[in-house]
Amino acid sequence: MPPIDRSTSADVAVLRMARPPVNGLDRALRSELLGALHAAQQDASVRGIVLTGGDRVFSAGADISEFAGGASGAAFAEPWLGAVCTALASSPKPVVAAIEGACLGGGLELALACHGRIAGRTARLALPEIKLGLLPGAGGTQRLPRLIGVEAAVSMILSGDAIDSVRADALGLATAVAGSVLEHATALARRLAAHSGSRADDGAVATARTRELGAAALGDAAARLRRPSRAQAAIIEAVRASFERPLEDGLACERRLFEELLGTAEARALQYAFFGDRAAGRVDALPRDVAVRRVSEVAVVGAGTMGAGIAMCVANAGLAAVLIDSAPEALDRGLQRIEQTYRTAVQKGKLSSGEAEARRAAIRASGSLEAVCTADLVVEAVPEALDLKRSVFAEVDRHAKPGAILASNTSTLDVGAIGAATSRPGDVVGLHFFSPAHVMRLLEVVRTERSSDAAVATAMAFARAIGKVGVLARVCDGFIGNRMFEEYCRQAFFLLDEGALPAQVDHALESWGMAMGPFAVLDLAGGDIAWAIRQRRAREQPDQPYSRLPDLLCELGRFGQKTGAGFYRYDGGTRGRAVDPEVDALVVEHSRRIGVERRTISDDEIVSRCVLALVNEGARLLDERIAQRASDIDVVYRNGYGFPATRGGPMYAADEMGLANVVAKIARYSQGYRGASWRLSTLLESAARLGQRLSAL
Ligand code: T1G
Repeated sequence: MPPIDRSTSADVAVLRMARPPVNGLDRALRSELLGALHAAQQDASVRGIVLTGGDRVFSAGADISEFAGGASGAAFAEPWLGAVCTALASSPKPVVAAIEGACLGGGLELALACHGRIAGRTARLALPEIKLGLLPGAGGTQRLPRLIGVEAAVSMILSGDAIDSVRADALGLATAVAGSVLEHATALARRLAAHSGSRADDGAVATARTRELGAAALGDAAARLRRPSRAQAAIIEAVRASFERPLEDGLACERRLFEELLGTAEARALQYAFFGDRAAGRVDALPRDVAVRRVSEVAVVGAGTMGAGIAMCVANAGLAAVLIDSAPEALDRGLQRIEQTYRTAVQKGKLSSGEAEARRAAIRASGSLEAVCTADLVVEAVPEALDLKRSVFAEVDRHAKPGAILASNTSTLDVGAIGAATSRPGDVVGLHFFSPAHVMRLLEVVRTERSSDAAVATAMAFARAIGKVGVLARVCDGFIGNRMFEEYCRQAFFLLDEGALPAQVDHALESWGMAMGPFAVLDLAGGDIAWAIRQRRAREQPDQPYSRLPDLLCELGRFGQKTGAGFYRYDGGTRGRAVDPEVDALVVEHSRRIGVERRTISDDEIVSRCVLALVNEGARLLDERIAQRASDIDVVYRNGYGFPATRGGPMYAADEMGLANVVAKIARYSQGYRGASWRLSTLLESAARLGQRLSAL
């Protein structure tokens, strides 16, 4: 099918973008669109033109893969998108956009350059360029403020979030219709043609009042940006030009800023992240015709925090859930937790009361494991003890229907050993949710040596169905995320032994971009959980050096937020953390007791030691084929551990640091305090030697 499907409705030409999968505005589509527009303009029988796309996607905007070449790349190959928009806006015959589905970025900029916009019930309109470290580069920062006002426009561009047709209508961005967008758009094109001479781009210069309102709105928007990123600052500058300068000048300013941003490290990292999040859903080893089983009912065994969260994930996706717990009080607590979460969501305006009620109604409860008998998928979320999980799986196996997938939410245990307790190990996988399960996007899908292709494919499809980023991992202790996090924390504790304090370590890493420092994370997760894992590890790996410091805190009952004190002290209300002099004194005393002379440690060393611990362990995981690809590891860290997306992920960040530098630093650290903990990855070493990019492996 040609990229532009042209048809006519009497005296109106309909140009339908038809470039799978998302009408990405690559050079071919831009060229075809411009050609079709010119042909319609030359056609004397045509009085008006309608531009439309598919039912699910109008257009996903510029083809992000064209950005790799920067300002001299395919993104600016003629006709570049800005030129196509200008051709639409200056068309002597009116052009009306008929929008259903996603209308994003350059796709919305095409629509903005039209003389009118009709948006249907499924339309979602956004300028999400900020999420790629960019700004709208084909007229969005100039035409949107002229259409809906500076305040609404700058808010929409800075957030990058989508609005529906009702909101678009209220803003004056489009006309919302319930019926056929094509019919309404065709009628509008005819009406506009009857009033020939109307132009989309009124080159009029803004009035003094408009300039005054615009400046005030921009000032407010800028004041809300604590430390503006380059893209945010560029958006403020470009939108300011929309009311301070003529359109042509504003468009030129926008293009200059767009070209500058294309070349930034942040934009490149965010584009890497965009494609990485999508590549993670692909399982290379699966045959293309693998049978994905239907999942419409999910049984969740264990009504604790995780179980209740998982049940909400299921209900939020419109599937049926049954929450099972043999302890009535535990089941009640789980149901109350769900009730409270939905009530809070309604109070905050995130859900309507009707939506909350429908989701609550999708979750039924039971005290008996026999209730798994109708489920297509069973997710076990009982306490982290192998014997308990094995006995639960054996019981589930007796009641679950043939073909049901049996999944464990374990965060570290051997899913193969759990599956061996059943008669159907081929149907057993791990589904490692991250707390809070109904919020965190990451889901580690764990394949055992005996998991069938169908079970893996069904689990990955389920991850997509509930809106998670599913990443495949093979079995090892901690899978991908927690195994790397273990090495990250090991270095963080050693840094305390050697001279740092918890607040310095956390501040250094948070300043570098981590959402939370390691000690704040451990306090949030609960020190008792990590303590139990350390005790198991000490039995299983007695030769692996680690600091006793966290054990000392746990022996004092300081488990973190749940006990009001951990590495920090917490007051009940705000959950804000406060430095606790008792802990700092304990750290200093511990160094004395182990005979380590404390030294001043720089923030740079803190960041380097902790981040390179992630890099090294990630490379070891890759070498052991626990992770399919390096970009999957970065997907795990961006979506589950607060790693800054503007740095891509540990693997990508190592490339940006230079692998030779990374290897040299690790070699130096391995000669330092408790250096035996650094087992340099041979894959990392060879990639450095061969000049490869780690994130491309
Ligand atoms: N460019 C290139 N490829 C894209 C793409 C894009 N804009 N959008 C999607 N894809 C690919 C994606 O990689 C995947 O490929 C396939 O399409 C399906 O995507 C000048 C500068 C539209 C809501 O940020 O939000 O315009 O893995 O799995 O879940 O001002 O894709 O199959 O090989 O996400 O149905 C701004 C990004 C661009 C929108 C569909 N636009 N896309 O979601 O499918 S910058 C965006 C999306 C710009 C101008 C600026 C979503 C979607 P593969 P998918 P989906």
